[in-house]
Amino acid sequence: MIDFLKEAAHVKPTQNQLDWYGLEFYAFIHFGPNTFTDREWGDGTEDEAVFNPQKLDCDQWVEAIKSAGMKGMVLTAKHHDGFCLWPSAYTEHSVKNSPCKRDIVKEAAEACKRGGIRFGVYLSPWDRNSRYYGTDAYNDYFCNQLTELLTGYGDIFYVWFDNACGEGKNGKKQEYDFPRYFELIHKYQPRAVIFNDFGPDVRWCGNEAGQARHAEWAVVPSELCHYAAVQTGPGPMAGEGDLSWIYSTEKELGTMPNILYSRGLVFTPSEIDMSIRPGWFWHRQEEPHSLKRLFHTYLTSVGANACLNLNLPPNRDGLIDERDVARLKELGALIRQELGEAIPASVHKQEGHGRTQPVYTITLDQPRENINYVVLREDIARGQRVESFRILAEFDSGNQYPLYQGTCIGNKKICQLQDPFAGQNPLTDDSQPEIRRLKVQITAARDEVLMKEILVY
Ligand code: FUL
Repeated sequence: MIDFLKEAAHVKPTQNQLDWYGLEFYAFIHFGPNTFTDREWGDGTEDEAVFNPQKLDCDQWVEAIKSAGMKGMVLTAKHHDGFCLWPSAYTEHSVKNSPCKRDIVKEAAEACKRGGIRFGVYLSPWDRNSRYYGTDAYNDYFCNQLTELLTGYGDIFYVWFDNACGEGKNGKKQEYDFPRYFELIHKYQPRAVIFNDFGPDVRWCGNEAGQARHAEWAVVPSELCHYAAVQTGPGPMAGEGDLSWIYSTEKELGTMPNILYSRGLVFTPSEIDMSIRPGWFWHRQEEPHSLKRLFHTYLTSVGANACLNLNLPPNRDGLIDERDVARLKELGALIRQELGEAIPASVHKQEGHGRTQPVYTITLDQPRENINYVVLREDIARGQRVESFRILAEFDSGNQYPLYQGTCIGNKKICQLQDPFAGQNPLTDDSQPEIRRLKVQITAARDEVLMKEILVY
């Protein structure tokens, strides 16, 4: 059992996954005929003539993205309706037969480059327009389109495969040849990470509402992400159990009771994907979510060992709606206000011995009445190890006070101690003693704890 936990602690990310973690927060862009027909899922029979953005400006998208502190864009090059935002040589159902006639993938890629952010593509395997869908020829068709995207638009940081698999034009279902798609990406864009419900590089968090798990492990049973590389042998209970039921929507994925039954472990962290509005595509009557909700999602995704992919739907002009632009600016400003500049402090590690775990003491340069956040980061390149921790405040008198209890840490854990939307904390008055030190006590870990950074805000 102990050996297996040690093995689990040494399951490691690839360099591509580490680079992806570094981006933290990036934007989805859902744009296509649905924008003009007021639908979420087009059926592929839409006339190309409906796609007619008159003021399309991808630099405006990039500006809005950057104002919230996002570092990349993932464009729906083709959604389920099969309409291509680039003039693909393999179909007539694309921008080339619309009044717009512009290569939107190219314009978006170039705007990202100008703006200094990364560019990625969403390509829907489910294609309700293609006459090949449901036949072997469809995988060739899909690979041809993927190749166009991988070879014609510069560096791609991310390829996002939607796992939805419905019926196509001819009422047939398609068997997707994912291993073949992955091979193309490895060949033409070896630095790109691949998103798919079942791995290999990044997995789905299990909902589209921005709700992260409390413990979001990057090391999960291979039954869940069977396209990722298995890095351990089977768990000690594997013979007795069967985890084939496990899906991204399960509450517990990487926790001990599950991994002990697994047939081996993979490193596949989770992405939280949600839209800034209720729909993925733009609908006039919809409003952006509140600043409070978006900030909360940021804390529980970027700040819970995942990345956040926040969708911004351009409107019929081809611009990000002014209401969303304003919300993004507010969000960027709030993130900078709350987590922009760390409080000067020094960290000292007291090693654990035998069965005890290490304690990190953070001594503030100046005592303070309030601490709003503690940000913890494991050296994730060497594996994910911490299972639980707690944070205590220590006053000048030496008295201690519990502040926070947490489970896993991973790449980044933002522990929120004060809510900026809650108003004045009743405890904050002149009689409040000042905090001199914080203690981060690791209470359980799978192997030696390797923290990379502890910051206080
Ligand atoms: C889902 C799709 O069906 C939605 O339309 C959207 O693209 C979302 C990101 O993924 O599977």
